[in-house]
Amino acid sequence: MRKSRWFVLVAGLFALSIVFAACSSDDGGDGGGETGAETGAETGATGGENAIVIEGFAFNPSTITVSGPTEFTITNNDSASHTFTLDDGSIDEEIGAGESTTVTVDVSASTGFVCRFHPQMTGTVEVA
Ligand SMILES: [Cu+2]
Repeated sequence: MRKSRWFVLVAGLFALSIVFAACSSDDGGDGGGETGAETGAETGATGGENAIVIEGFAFNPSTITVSGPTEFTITNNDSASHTFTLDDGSIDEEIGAGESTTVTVDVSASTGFVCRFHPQMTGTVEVA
């Protein structure tokens, strides 16, 4: 009885050491994953330069600058739908609650934009 308990203890420690070994090799794998995540974050930051966030029924930033066709990713963090509508009507994109969309702003002169659902939500496109 006593002898078999000892065996179980040793076997248990042996199993534990295998688990530890597996864990430390997993850590190495996680390190690689972190590197990948950092690269992804950097790519996201690059896209962030041309990002417009709708929050609290306002465009942020409300003034955007373009020189030639410029792509913007518009994210709607509100629980209501909004639109990104250029004053000349060349873009009229609805963005549902919690959704995001990409538009290409291509104007030759400064203009404004608005949310059709909430006329107080306005912004300006400036041409550099
Ligand atoms: Cu709106």
